[in-house]
Amino acid sequence: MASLHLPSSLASMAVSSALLLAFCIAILMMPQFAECRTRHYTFNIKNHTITRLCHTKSIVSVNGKFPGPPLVAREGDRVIIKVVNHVSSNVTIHWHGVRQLRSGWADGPAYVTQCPIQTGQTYAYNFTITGQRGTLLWHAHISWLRSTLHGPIIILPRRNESYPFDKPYKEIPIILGEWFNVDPEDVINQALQLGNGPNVSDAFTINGFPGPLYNSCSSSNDTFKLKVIPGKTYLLRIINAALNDELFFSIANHTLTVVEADAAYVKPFQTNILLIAPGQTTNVLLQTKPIPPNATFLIAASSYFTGQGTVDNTTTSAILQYHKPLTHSNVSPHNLTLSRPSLPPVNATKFVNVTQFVANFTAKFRSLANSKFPANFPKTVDRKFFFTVGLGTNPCPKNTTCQGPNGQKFSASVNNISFVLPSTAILQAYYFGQPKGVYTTDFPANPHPSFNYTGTPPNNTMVSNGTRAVVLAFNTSVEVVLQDTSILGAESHPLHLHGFNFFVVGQGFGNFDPNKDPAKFNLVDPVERNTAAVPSGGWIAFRFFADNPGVWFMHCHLDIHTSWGLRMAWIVLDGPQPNQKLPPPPSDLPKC
Ligand SMILES: *[C@@H]1O[C@H](CO)[C@@H](O)[C@H](O)[C@H]1NC(C)=O
Ligand SMILES: *[C@@H]1O[C@H](CO)[C@@H](O)[C@H](O)[C@H]1NC(C)=O
Ligand SMILES: *[C@@H]1O[C@H](CO)[C@@H](O)[C@H](O)[C@H]1NC(C)=O
Ligand SMILES: *[C@@H]1O[C@H](CO)[C@@H](O)[C@H](O)[C@H]1NC(C)=O
Ligand SMILES: *[C@@H]1O[C@H](CO)[C@@H](O)[C@H](O)[C@H]1NC(C)=O
Ligand SMILES: *[C@@H]1O[C@H](CO)[C@@H](O)[C@H](O)[C@H]1NC(C)=O
Ligand SMILES: *[C@@H]1O[C@H](CO)[C@@H](O)[C@H](O)[C@H]1NC(C)=O
Ligand SMILES: *[C@@H]1O[C@H](CO)[C@@H](O)[C@H](O)[C@H]1NC(C)=O
Ligand SMILES: *[C@@H]1O[C@H](CO)[C@@H](O)[C@H](O)[C@H]1NC(C)=O
Ligand SMILES: *[C@@H]1O[C@H](CO)[C@@H](O)[C@H](O)[C@H]1NC(C)=O
Ligand SMILES: *[C@@H]1O[C@H](CO)[C@@H](O)[C@H](O)[C@H]1NC(C)=O
Ligand SMILES: *[C@@H]1O[C@H](CO)[C@@H](O)[C@H](O)[C@H]1NC(C)=O
Ligand SMILES: [Cu+2]
Repeated sequence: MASLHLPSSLASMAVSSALLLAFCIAILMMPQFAECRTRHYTFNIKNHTITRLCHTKSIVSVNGKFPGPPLVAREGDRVIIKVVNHVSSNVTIHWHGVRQLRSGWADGPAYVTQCPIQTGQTYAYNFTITGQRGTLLWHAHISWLRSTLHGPIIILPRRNESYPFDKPYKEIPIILGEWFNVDPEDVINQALQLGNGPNVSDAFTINGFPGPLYNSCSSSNDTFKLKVIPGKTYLLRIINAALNDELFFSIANHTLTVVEADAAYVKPFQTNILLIAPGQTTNVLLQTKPIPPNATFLIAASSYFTGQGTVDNTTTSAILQYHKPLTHSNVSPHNLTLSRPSLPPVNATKFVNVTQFVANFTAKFRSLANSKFPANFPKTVDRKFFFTVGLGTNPCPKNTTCQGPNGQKFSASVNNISFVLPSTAILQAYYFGQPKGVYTTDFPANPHPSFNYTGTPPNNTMVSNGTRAVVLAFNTSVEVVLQDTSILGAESHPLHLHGFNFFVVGQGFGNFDPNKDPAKFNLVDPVERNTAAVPSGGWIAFRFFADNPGVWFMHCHLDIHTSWGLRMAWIVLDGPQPNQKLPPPPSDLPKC
């Protein structure tokens, strides 16, 4: 049993420095001070022994916690996180979804914005949270270390602002993860060497626990319990921190009201089943039943898989348990029945109506788009991009045997370019004007070779490899269409953009039609996100203003696809004003 309740008061949050904490509380208690401005954290990256599914092993974690500790701040706060690497692996941390306005040095993707923090080194990530409130996540951004190095980012509204919904009784992070009995670093290293699909995980987890539907030495020790009282509204901050799986999520006999996604409010809507991709976050309101029911309820999550290979087809679960005041009932917990939710089957995509469910569900996300929280998206577009995203192959190196398609190696690409990480950080090379040998600025504006994207795939599935970026002038208004391909199988790809939120103006199945589809774009209340799934065999269109100077990664948030090269970089140039320029790097920025 474990609980991870967030107190409604900020005061008991895990701010690392006791002195600073006292200072913050003192300030918070003085009404003339509206805010506590800087929050300091220390993240010690260490090995930590843990047992799940009867397997005891060493994992890399932050401050001995799995999932890691929450980073809590208010909108407008500066946050400084001192990350100290005590393990043998190189580490970086990404503050997923944080806009990082003019603080690209703190974004975190290894070899894109920084060199790794090496063993024994320390780096202080320093940024301000601007114009965002809700739930995000932090995670390692190097190799597959994020499987155990992740945790919630909780951004509370400014002190004088309230939620655009009734204040919840309690707020609880629900972190969905993916558990391997072996070391995930071995899994990805082996897959990259052999060129085949990686071994799948052994379980999914809810707040670090696989739950009672797995064979386990102690299902009660392996289960997260969400204890609630009747007649209250709980805010669940749901985070998908799994490596490679979009997940369905449901709570038996309870309807959820979605109120926020990726730290932006949405028009509330109700649903029994959520779909959440890795890198996405969704805040939902859970209304508990007015009378204590004589049952406990399973909270469950399982994979939504649209690809061709094998998948972890297991179901993780946790227990929603009502606390019953003794006067209300004499039923002991042992007498309680357990209600289960029904989730779509793992091979859901094979059923027309589940594909339809996913499309319908995705379309329900709309920006709040009111006067207080307007949707600031480009109404007109300066530059349009059409990118294919999908799988492909790289040749098997001489004298080795590969186990990928046709004896080659699996690869993945954007516009047929599989992005190669350089051996130094692109942002430094850019800032100091030394791109040579690090990156080029000739990312292709169109896919090559051209083919019928979702129709018959081309015979030649080889990709080309390179470190190529797109350069954008400051404040360009950008529209991007991401088109899935059927090369080696159509598949849903959750694309994540660093440094910006984008607005999803359209989505559809089949090939994007530049003549017909733009007429159907939602230019009223498009949802604002940092991660959105390109439907399997379909496309999405999104817009954003390039108002943040720096180098910004865009990649599939299924880690295996990122590892195979489904990633690219945008370079946004400085603007003319002093407050439109990227400041120089901090003095402790790690070196390669
Ligand atoms: C931590 O655990 C890993 C994997 O078990 C091991 O290789 C490493 O030596 C351990 N120690 C440190 C300091 O990283
Ligand atoms: C964080 O960044 C701000 C703004 O650049 C700077 O004034 C401050 O000194 C930095 N703090 C640390 C601890 O690096
Ligand atoms: C469950 O966890 C408790 C506390 O850590 C421990 O004492 C107990 O032995 C565990 N039970 C089993 C069956 O592993
Ligand atoms: C839960 O829902 C199921 C199916 O709709 C129903 O049969 C059952 O009675 C419900 N249980 C409770 C405790 O509400
Ligand atoms: C729980 O309540 C339902 C009716 O709401 C009843 O059918 C069932 O027998 C009760 N179960 C227990 C264990 O009391
Ligand atoms: C789940 O996958 C395993 C192989 O990974 C397979 O043996 C099993 O039949 C699958 N179960 C279901 C319900 O599809
Ligand atoms: C609850 O279960 C216990 C033992 O499992 C039994 O002794 C008791 O009578 C049950 N109570 C009710 C109200 O069913
Ligand atoms: C999907 O999986 C279910 C259960 O594993 C199986 O019974 C069914 O035949 C599968 N359907 C398809 C279309 O593969
Ligand atoms: C789902 O779609 C299938 C195929 O079109 C159809 O047979 C089935 O009745 C549908 N189920 C529901 C619940 O709509
Ligand atoms: C999807 O939405 C359409 C139109 O609103 C509706 O007719 C259909 O039943 C929905 N399908 C599913 C599976 O929810
Ligand atoms: C491949 O193997 C052959 C014969 O064993 C050897 O002569 C050649 O040098 C090897 N090539 C490479 C690239 O390792
Ligand atoms: C860690 O990063 C440095 C700098 O990029 C690199 O030289 C070194 O090989 C890396 N070490 C490991 C174990 O990957
Ligand atoms: Cu992908």
